[in-house]
Amino acid sequence: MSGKKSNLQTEVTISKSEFKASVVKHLHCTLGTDENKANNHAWWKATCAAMQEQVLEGLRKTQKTHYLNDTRAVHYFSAEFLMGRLLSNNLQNFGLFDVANDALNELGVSLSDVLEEEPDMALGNGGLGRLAACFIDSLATMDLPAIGYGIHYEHGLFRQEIQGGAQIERPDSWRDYGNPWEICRPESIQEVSLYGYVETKYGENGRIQKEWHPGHIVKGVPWDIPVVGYGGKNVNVLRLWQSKSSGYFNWDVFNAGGYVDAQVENVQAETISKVLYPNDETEAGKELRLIQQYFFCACSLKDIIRRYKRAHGDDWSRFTDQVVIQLNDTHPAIAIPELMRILVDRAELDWDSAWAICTKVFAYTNHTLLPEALEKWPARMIEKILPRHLEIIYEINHRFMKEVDKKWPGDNEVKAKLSIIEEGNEKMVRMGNLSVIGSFAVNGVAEIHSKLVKQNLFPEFDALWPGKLTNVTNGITPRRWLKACNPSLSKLIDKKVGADWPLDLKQLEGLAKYADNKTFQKQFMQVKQQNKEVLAAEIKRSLDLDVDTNAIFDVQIKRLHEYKRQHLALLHIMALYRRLLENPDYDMHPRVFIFGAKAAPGYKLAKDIIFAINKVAEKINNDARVNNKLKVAFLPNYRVSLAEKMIPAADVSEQISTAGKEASGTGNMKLALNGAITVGTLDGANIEIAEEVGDDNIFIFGLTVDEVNALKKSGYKPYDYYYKNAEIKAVLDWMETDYFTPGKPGALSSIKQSLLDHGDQYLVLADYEAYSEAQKRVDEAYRDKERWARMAIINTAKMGKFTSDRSIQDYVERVWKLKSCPVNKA
Ligand code: GL9
Repeated sequence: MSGKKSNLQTEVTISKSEFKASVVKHLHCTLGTDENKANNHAWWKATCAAMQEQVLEGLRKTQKTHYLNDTRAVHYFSAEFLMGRLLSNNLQNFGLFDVANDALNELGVSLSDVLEEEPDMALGNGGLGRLAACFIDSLATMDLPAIGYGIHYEHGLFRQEIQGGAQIERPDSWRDYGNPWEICRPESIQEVSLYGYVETKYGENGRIQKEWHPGHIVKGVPWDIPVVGYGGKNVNVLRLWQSKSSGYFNWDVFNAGGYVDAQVENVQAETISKVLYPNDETEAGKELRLIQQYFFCACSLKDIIRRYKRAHGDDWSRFTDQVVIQLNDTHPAIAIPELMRILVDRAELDWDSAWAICTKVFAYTNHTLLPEALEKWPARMIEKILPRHLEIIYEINHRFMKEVDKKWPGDNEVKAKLSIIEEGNEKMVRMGNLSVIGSFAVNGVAEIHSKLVKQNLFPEFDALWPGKLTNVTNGITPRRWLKACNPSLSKLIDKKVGADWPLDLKQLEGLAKYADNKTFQKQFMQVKQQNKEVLAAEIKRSLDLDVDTNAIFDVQIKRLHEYKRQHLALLHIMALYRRLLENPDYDMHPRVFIFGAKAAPGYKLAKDIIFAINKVAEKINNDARVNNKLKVAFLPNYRVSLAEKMIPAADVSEQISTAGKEASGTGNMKLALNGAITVGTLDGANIEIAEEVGDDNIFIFGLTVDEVNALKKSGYKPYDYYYKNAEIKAVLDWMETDYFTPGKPGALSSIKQSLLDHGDQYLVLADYEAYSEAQKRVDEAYRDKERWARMAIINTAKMGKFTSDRSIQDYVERVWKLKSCPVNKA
């Protein structure tokens, strides 16, 4: 069969010999070394530099086009962008992967080794940050005028080491030896004020004017990371702000006393962008975190306004035609009062005009319902750092409360609920409420999540402003998550449906008609087998563990969190172990359970679960009685580049959160796209995946959202399950012995305690039996090779909906009202 050519027209046509010459030139002239001396790191940098020549030319043309067309643009504000590596992605998107591969080959260098030299850009924690990265990939690919704004953290998410089974955090230094992609833009440095006090003045015609006398001013230095769209024609920018000392210190304020306390003096400007907070779905409540948020929002708004003014001067009337800002969670919500401050205090617009602008500019995405993730700041803290912003927040709230009173006259309960201010021992500012009130659109990230946002989180807001709350189901970029990470499968797909699927993922649907074709099944599963061998080699390298590639590769990769229930998987693994010990002939297909997960450094139980997985793994992997059937591999330092190796090799995808807790999930989409079958609860996007693939091609189990609520309401008693189910009891009791932790009985008992004495908040025991039964169905299905191949093919074929291009198209139509602006030739 002949491979079909893609319709993709790439902008850049550069020959192998030209690429080779460019790499060598950079080796000599940029790196000051030569072919004989260069190590892989130098080759990597030279290859990036060769690529960057193309990238920057694309960037220049794109920016010129946007400038000449004076386009409306979306500004994606996010405290996190989990970009991963860029070289392979940029090569793919330019259509130069094979050219580079051949060029380096001729130079005696292996491209895949060179790619491994690149440190991940891990400026994010997990799903939320990776979603931002997928979204800017889609925006660039779809020729949409867009810019990502975030923080140039010196240290991204910590590097995880496992010592004696336990997680150890090490600093991540992604740019220690220089990052070849980023461009510093000193011409666009911004200054940001902090601390100080507000002076009330009476201007002409008795108008009250407020003037903020800051105590500190810091500089924001922008670093631009080019974002290459697929095809290489459109190149957008991710602009990340680094904090620097401005050398400014306000002696007036200091001498006036009381305003600048000792701690303020100690806040070194450079610490603001020093490190990413490693908390996943928990609000940190730390002053530095609020400063980080304000810092990048203030820099970004100034940058946007500078660009707007260049085209429109002081005429604000077109601002809302040109600018839309998407708030990625509440982390950038402080941008709302900041824009009000600029409009009212600086541009001297009246409040109503300013508010009308504000509420046409911002849109807000909610990413979680977990109460511990909903950001609240002590009013006192805001007052200290941003005194004028607190006043503005109070004013926004005051006017909003009047609106609430019109709708629900005299209803103080509703008022207390909807108020931006939470009264109590300590007055708190609720950033979620501020975001909803200051935005024109609010969305959840999967159907069920958006429904719960309306029903449970913000029902009164939904009643007050019907239609404002909506859904945009998440998506993932198929360029990185299939084309680049799984080249063998991509080539096989090209042969069947043509090579345009990376731009139009619905075309994968064309694979469905081959789902029963024996030859195609074989080819599809052969690719899976090869990918499993590659991962097996990685497991060997990383853990010195041999795994059988005929075993089921059962993969659970995500942040470690109780609601994601890695410990449910662990209980089941222990149960399988026990069944095998009790009955050596216990009938099961060999299985390798593969984990990747980082725990927030302060999250004790999450770290205990990592420890437990590793201790159980150690025992099982060294137990010759069972280890031909059962192995457990916890791969350290889970990150984007490791995900790219694990996902193509997965047979089974574990998506087992307590129903109602996982807003969407995106790993579920990546795994299914690569032909893994989901074992999952009816939660987040699993529900929509099930709708797409059909009930026969997914293993759904467990309590639904309604059943979870009913069970909790009726008084959930985890001990009932412990006494009723002998396997649960045996496994939990096992944790208290020293079987897995020789000489240290009870080293795993915190997990048992959380499940029994602390009430099992996430209903692990309630779902155990259903999970264990679902795993039996998996085992049975896998043994039927044809059935499994069929299921895997259908999963890949039906993932069209989950391209981030579709998510972005939804945002464009429903929220941003943006037009694409293809880059002019020339
Ligand atoms: C999250 C949700 O928990 C996920 O279900 C969702 O897929 C992503 C993207 O919308 O957002 N919200 C959240 O705070 N995180 C998510 O992954 N956490 C991190 O990013 C660490």
